[in-house]
Amino acid sequence: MCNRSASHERPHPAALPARALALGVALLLVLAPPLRAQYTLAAAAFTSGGATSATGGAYTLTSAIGQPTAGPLTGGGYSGGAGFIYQLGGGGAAVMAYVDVRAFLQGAYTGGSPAQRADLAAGGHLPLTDPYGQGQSVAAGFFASAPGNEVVDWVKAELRSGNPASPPMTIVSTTAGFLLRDGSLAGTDATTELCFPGVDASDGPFFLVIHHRNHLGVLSSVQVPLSAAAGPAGAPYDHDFTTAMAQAFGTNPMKNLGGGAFGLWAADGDGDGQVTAPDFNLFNTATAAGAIGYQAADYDGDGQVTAPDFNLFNSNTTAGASSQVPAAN
Ligand SMILES: [Ca+2]
Ligand SMILES: [Ca+2]
Repeated sequence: MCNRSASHERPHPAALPARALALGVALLLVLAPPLRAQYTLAAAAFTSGGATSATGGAYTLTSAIGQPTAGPLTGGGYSGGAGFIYQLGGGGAAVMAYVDVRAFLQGAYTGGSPAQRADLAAGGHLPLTDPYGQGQSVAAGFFASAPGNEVVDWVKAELRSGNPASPPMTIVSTTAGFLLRDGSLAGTDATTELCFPGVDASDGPFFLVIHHRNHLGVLSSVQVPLSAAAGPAGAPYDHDFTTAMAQAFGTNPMKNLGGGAFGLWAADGDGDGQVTAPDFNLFNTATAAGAIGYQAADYDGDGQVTAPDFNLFNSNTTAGASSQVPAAN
């Protein structure tokens, strides 16, 4: 499942002058980088009330002023004009791209079967809305039973174009979803593949980045193919970060978990891409307060901030762990 997040919707004042709307359309047509050759639309004025559309190549740009719903346009740093909502896709259908990915978090990894703990779900600590501002959410009680009880934590994922060796790369699309106990990444139904709203699968492949709120992010070492249709999250994977260090870009981009498994480095509580003193300070403050729940310094994801979290920090700062994800625009 793929929520069409609020981040893809635009505010729509009840009525804006047609001239301003036309200007907005003209601007978006100029500013939006073409993702496909046929992605060219003539400028069109969208008047208040009702709906109109402009068609270019395989796409239709539809505006419905004052309508409460909107599909996303597509990724690539798109910026539209104010005052109208738009949808891009053949026949008005919103485009989606799905990717089947596997990754482990060092902190949550137990090596058991399934491989990661889901203590945050079991303890009722996971927030109903993603912590990355992506506008993804689930209903109250979702994590209390299957499939929600298989969720380890929320993750953020990016599709990127460009060359990792020559940053900055370009962020094509960002979304949030779930990491499941077996390492699969899923959408907010905790069942189907991770979904990027507004991305046409045929525009891929793209590089893929996985971020976690207190682990170091990883970038796929190769471009990952996209699917236009949703499949179940799980093997066979389009990209599996867990099977080798070389599945992620950079030098020591992951922690060797032993037994042929690799995972995102833990203990970046402040999310600066390094495991250093501020991450210890977060631990120190939280453990002194006896903090429980959804804590930045709960590096092993058991719902408490205690000695095992310090141990993760200590070993990883000693190892000099740092994010290998290149800069991006
Ligand atoms: Ca840090
Ligand atoms: Ca902990």
